[in-house]
Amino acid sequence: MQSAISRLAQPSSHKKCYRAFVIFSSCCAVLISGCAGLTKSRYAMDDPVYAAKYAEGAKKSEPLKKLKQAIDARHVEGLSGSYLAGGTQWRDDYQAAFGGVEWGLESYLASYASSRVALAAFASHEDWYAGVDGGLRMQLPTRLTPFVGLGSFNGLSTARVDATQDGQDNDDDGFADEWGEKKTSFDGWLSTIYPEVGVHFWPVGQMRVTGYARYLITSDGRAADDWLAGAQLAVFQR
Ligand SMILES: [Ca+2]
Ligand SMILES: [Ca+2]
Repeated sequence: MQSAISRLAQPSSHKKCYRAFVIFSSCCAVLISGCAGLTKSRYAMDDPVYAAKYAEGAKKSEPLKKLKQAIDARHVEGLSGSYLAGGTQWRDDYQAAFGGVEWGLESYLASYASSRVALAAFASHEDWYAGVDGGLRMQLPTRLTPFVGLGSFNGLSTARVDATQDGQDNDDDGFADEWGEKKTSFDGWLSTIYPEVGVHFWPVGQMRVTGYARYLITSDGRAADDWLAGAQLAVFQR
């Protein structure tokens, strides 16, 4: 009986195996084709300036020329486009993690310099800030490049302030004005200025992925200075 049942079950388990194999091989095919795209030496043919420059690709017998077309990103001069970034920030002052997004525009003034302006909003579980962010970045005109930048944020914010003397249990823990009790207070204007370091990579000619870290120096005093780490995807056009 058992073997009859297992025989009956066999076709369905074969089907499952087959389905799993199809899904696995499809994933492999997507990964392999993606990697092949990333290793194309003429990676930026979607951009007309790059495409014109390298219309005739280097021959296999010219490895240095091949290398040059594989890393050259001088075509980015004149590109501008929109971007979406997400980041996380740690506020040591009261041990809180912030998460947030930035949506903006970035333009290449030269192949080695870009400027950007964005709307940004960040929040922790009991605190937030939102406003306008902007900055300048300097990079190498190569497909993969480190960069340095300087930026500034200006907007509205709340802050966590001392609440040990207002006679209220601000954090609902059953004790009023206990040691270290804080409350969220709207504190109006927040300005930060920050140095920034990161890495840009161009998978194709008009799309860029970026990872960055910023040290935010705030108008709320040195205790409110924070590290912020983020990732950005930007799509450009001429
Ligand atoms: Ca309390
Ligand atoms: Ca209190």
